[in-house]
Amino acid sequence: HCDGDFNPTGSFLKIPAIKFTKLFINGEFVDSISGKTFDTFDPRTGEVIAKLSLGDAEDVDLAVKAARHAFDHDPWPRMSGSERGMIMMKFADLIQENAEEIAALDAVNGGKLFTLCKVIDIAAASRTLRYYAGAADKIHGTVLKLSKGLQGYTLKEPIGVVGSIIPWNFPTAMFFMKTGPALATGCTIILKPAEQTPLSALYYAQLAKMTGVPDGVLNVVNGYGCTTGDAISSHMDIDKVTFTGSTKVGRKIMMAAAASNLKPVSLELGGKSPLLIFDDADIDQAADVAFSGMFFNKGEICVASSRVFVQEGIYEKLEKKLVEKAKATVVGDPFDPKVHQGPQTNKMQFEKILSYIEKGKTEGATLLVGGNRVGQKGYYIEPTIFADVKDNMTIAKEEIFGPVLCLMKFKTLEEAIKRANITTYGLAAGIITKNLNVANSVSRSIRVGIIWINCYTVFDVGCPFGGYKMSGFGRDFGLEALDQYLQIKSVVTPVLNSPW
Ligand code: TXE
Repeated sequence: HCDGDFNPTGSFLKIPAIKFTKLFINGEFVDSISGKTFDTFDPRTGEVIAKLSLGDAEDVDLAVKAARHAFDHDPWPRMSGSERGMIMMKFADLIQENAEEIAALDAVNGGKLFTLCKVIDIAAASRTLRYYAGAADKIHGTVLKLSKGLQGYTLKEPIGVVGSIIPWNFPTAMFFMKTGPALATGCTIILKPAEQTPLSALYYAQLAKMTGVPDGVLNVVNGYGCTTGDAISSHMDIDKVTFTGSTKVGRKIMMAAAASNLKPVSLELGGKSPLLIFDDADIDQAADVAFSGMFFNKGEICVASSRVFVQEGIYEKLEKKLVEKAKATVVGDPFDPKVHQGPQTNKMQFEKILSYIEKGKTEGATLLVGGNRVGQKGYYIEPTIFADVKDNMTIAKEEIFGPVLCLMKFKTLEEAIKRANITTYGLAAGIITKNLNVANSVSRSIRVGIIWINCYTVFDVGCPFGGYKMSGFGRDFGLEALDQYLQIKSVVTPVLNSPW
């Protein structure tokens, strides 16, 4: 599929063919109205790999017109759920058939491990589509029991034109996390990928067209956040915005939505997630869970177990294991199957992470391992572990979004719960213990949207996902996500001459 060299171990050494670079509006790849372009980069080298059409407010406008027309006049929202579901199933098949090529795009554009991207991100994308395809013909309202003389029922209707603004850490998973339920409910969509990782979204637009998703139903407009993104959140004819990204931008989106047409928004924002490891834990298992919980996807994951609280009885042993794991981690080219950790996605992120590491050192945390960039080219950073981290240190409070783990020691269950909750975020948490009662009572006490017991970063499309507190609101995944894209209409009628 790709024009890069293959080495004997099957990994790509060069950049895959980049077939789609324009905006995708009303079923066609088109240049932006301004004719402007922007560069997209390879984080392995920092070099430009392609120039893409740069969308702006006027392009968003065109896409909204197409999506509005498709919603108001075309069959998509009106066809039966099972017909929509069949198209989505085909879409899912096409994703699987092209998994190599798409994984190569996300690897070269986002620094993601090529093999893991294929078996995790791409596989999850098609599973997500299939899950919502199966739900498409099961969306229905309820019959209402009202006062005497009244008959009522609810209709669940698609909310309309949806704006989706997604980040760069999981370009594929995010695309389908938002698109799956929106398509199933019969909505039409304008999606803006992150400017750092625009490639796979365009590929998916092409697959949608090949599958039979009608023109105008799924539009992809690339561009910057403050222009294209803002044009989406403040558009008067978009009925809903769904966003995953930073808390700072989530707030801006909410304000733009309020200042325009009061469109509802759902926001999945950052996190500073605690993992609590109790004395009775199996040390090897705990070390595996804590390490992959933090360093999976080079720490660029909103649920990363960035605050690891360890009970004092096993603290020293666990610390040693984690340091050993960090030292054994191979950082390098994400196409090389021997590599465990690729480059950070972009320069800004790379610099931000290194500056947090400096802050950790100056604020008095103990740097156990890592702390440096790897090599002189590209955005590679060593897996980094700090010990003696205090709750009020910057590295314990702010989302670093990179391979930096903060280790903390605790004595009692009450102390662990209290400190786990000292954060403005509330996205995820983990507990490692053999004591069921501890696991259950901690689960009830931590204010987050998902808790993993004796595991971490376990996602399933069947499991609703979203935040408490400043990690946002609304739920992606699960049947609950469908509600984000539905309106409920009540229909009431008198029942004449009934004794009931
Ligand atoms: O995110 P932004 P950035 C966190 C993480 C990271 C930090 C900054 O801590 O270090 O955010 O990353 C679009 N109106 N997360 O700056 O800006 C933007 O174009 C509308 C957590 O890259 O939030 C992109 O498509 N849209 C996170 C998307 O928002 C705007 C994942 C996300 O980018 C906009 C990513 C605006 N004014 C970062 N400004 C998670 N929850 O998983 C930007 N955008």
